Amino acid sequence: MTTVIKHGTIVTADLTYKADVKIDGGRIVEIGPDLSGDTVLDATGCYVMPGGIDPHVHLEMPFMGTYSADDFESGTRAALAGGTTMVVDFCLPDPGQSLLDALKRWDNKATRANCDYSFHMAVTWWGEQVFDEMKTVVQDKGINTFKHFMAYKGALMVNDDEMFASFSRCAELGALPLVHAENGDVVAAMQQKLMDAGNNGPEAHAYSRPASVEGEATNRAIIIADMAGAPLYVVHTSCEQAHEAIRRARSNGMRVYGEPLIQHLTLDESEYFDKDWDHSARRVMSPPFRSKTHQDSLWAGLASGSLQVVATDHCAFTTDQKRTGVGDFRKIPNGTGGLEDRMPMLWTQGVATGRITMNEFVAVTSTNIAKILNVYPRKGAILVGADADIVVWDPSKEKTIAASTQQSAIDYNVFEGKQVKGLPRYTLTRGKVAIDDGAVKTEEGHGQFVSREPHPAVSKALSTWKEVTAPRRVERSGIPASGV
Ligand code: DUC
Ligand code: ZN
Ligand code: ZN
Ligand code: ZN
Repeated sequence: MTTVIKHGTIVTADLTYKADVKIDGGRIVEIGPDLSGDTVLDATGCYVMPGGIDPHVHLEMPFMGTYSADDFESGTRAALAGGTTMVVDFCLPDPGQSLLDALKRWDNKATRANCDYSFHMAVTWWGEQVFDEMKTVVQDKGINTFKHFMAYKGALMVNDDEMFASFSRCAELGALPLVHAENGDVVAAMQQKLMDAGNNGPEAHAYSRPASVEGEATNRAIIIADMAGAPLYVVHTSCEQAHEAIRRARSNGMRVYGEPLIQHLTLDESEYFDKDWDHSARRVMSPPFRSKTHQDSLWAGLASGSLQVVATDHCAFTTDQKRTGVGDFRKIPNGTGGLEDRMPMLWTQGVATGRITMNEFVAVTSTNIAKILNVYPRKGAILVGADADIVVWDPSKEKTIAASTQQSAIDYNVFEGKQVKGLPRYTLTRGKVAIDDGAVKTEEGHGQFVSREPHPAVSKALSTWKEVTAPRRVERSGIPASGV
């Protein structure tokens, strides 16, 4: 049984052209004019793009005394409704727990996925067992990324010596380290100070995590990665200080990547102030929403290429779950949703406003991360042989975002009331039509694990590179300068 997407305009990260796309056995088998097949999907007036990849989601994750409310079923259904066809979730071993035991739990949860998925492995503690198991994770389990939390002191946080050891191990294995970059020691101290002064409401969450704590940690992680000879991926880059550190590292020749979230691009810190408790608490996430100046920096990074990926950090909690933190903002489960809204919001506020082009939209929602994760061109491409993970995007289709019509399991939406123009007409996951002009036709368990090979290239430590290749500074006279 073949399917043909007809009369559309193909938009990839670097090309825009008119052609039909033929699909067989879950893959793209032909691209060209006037194709025919058993089933025809009409893409008149639409853009045919690689399905979105969200590299940062937390589905049914044990966190802060509870579990995030969207599981692999509702989470991937929300993803598909918004044009996203692959998600990458974080496998989180408890401190002291075997990475491989944790992975079994994640494998089990993910059997319900409606679209393809992969995992990042978190390094939440350090020891010989972790060192050994990292090799199995990369070589036998198809995971080439390791996440490190520089915040959540006393729970998930790792210290600099542990990061250096783990980054070095990543470099040996051809794996990419990821960081949640916030200075956890400073955050904990500021939280205590705010509580002692009687500031226990959700706005204090934002006060306790200013941009400086993110800028400092981003810089530190970059320098540690440099010394370890590893590339680095900075998740949820939300401020100019962090962006500036990433720009500088890249211009110095390091492979450092930055990932703004759709929430940070489109929602600002005013969401926390002069609002009722529930409104603010529902928007408590780390890092918190920032000022418009930081938002402008993130948009500029997407346009110039110094930031490469737009994700969600989808980690949804119900209002009841958020209310555990009444009287102590430190207990409000951190996280917001966004899986269904990432692509429509980015299109509406990015492409339709002229801040990014259609091709840049494809790059930052799909192709760039497919390359970084080493799954391109199986994912992130409209090419013969690629998986038929495709979104047929209708730029004239409109809606008002509302919790009452969303796929996510929670009772609110942080984008409630936002008007979007640009939505999927069809979303296909490996050739299967999961979203059909608004109708949800997902199939629980259709999603498959996407195995990712080690990276062929790792960063050469800049510090080492300088020592090895920098010529000794010699004065014109031929006498070596002092202090070289
Ligand atoms: N930040 C959040 O807001 N939620 C999940 C984890 C994180 O780092
Ligand atoms: Zn994080
Ligand atoms: Zn996260
Ligand atoms: Zn199926």
